Amino acid sequence: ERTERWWHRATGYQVYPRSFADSNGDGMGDIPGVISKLGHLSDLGIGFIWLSPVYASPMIDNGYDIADYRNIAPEFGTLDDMDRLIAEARERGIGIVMDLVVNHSSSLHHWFQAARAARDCPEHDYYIWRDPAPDGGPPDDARAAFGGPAWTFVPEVGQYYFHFFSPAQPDLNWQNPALRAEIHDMMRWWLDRGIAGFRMDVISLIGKDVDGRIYEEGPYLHPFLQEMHREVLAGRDVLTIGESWSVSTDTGLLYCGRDRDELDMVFEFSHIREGWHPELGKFAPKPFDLVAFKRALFSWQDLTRDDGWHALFLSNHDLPRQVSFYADDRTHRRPAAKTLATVLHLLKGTPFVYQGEEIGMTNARFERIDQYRDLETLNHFEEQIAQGVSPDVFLAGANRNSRDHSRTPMQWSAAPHGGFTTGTPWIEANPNFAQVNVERDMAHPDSIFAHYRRLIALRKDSDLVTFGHTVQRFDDDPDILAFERRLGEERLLVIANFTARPQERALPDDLTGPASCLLCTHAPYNAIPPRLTLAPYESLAWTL
Ligand code: TEU
Ligand code: CA
Repeated sequence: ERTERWWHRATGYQVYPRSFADSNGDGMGDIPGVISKLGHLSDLGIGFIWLSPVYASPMIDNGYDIADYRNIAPEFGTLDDMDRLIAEARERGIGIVMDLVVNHSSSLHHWFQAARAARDCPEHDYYIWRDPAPDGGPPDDARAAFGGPAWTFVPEVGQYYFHFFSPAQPDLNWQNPALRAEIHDMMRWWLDRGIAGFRMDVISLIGKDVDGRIYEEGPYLHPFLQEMHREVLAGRDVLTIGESWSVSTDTGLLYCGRDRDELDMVFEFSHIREGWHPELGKFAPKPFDLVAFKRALFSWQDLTRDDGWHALFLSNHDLPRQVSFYADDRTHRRPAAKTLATVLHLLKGTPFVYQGEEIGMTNARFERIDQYRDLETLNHFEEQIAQGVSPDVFLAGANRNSRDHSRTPMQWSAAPHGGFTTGTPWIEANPNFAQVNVERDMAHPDSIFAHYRRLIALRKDSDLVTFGHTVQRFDDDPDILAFERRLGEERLLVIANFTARPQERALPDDLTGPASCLLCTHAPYNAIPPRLTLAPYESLAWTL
């Protein structure tokens, strides 16, 4: 049987520190800024924060390039600030889950500095080096995720190093046991400071076999995760979430199955990738296809019905704003934002809220490429323009799906830059901050924040919401998303209109009759009618 863990009933909240709250007017969010907003987070009722990287870093990839795993970037604060954040969050019952970025380090990490200077030092083998091909070129033609080749030559050692991401992010060589021991030691060091767990960046890459050109979910992945569990995690009541762009329902339980002793849950992206063009990728997003989206979402509900656990999310710092991507960020913004929340938070798993989602923040509409900051967006722009894509076409895609939409400053108030900073923000605030901000939403009778607060509270109190199993309804309906949760005799029904048009449906007998309305975006009903008409983006949740 299942042992209940604290994170089964908790909701996570992702803070992207650079864009959350700036305490000193330098235009960059920081740890004291996060501390100053703990009241907002405890009001919302969350159980833990996933804090994107705050470690020392040259910030080529906004901190996903770590130069010192045991120190804080000066722009974010100090180790003392970090300890204070851990302590003050704990007083409010909020854990801090740190980002663990150990597939690669920064090229400025002292390991890499030593590694690139000489072959005969222990650090050299902490990275992945190969000799040039006979013609002097790279060992193979692998491409890096942010553009360009995945191999970069270092004349001092006469070899190429492998980087799945940018050249500033050399991949660590997990096959070296001393490197693994360093990582384990560093993880224990953080856990001993009182953090509540780790979100593990691109964790399925660590088992790679570059010679076999197997990068994701390579042959060494699960042995390394089991070793990490033994060395670091066993016996500690902490939460681990692995990020994986390759995990499928075929491999999911290898990470989080009950008897695996690896991770607690994974962030998987099948429902997200559904919206990307199969060849042209994320900068040519497809129109939203609800049936495909539901198939992806519910396949993971089925997978984790009796074993494992799931991490539920629609947004993060790599993704666009959910209300803009999946629904409507204009006329129907409020009900649409609430409906997305209702659907996600009433599924089985641990839900994550990305900063600003709780007030329905939207994609910015950038007109020019120089308004973007993200290296992925900028590099792909260069590459695609060189291949003949027109700038307008690229920008239209980027306006829908660039990572920078989630990275514009958090909108706290109608003050300049949404109250994020008294200085000049590192990236422009979305100009709609006077309408969309925390102060204004909380004062609104139809507050999105209040809707999130109810959902988060419900999960803490209700066994049905936490542990009930999920049964999809209206599976093939292109406009409606519906599901039940069942636990013993108890049942919950969620039904949601994913379109900007009214939708009328006849409901099957087993769903109609007296019911109590748990949550709704429009008017409550105290019975489920045999014919139901849903307004644009209306959703309802009943207990039967
Ligand atoms: O992202 C993993 C990843 O594969 C990304 O390249 C993803 O495909 C892309 O962001 C989608 O637009 C993680 C982090 O979340 C991301 O912020 C980092 O840039 C990346 O790893 C490298 O650490
Ligand atoms: Ca600052």
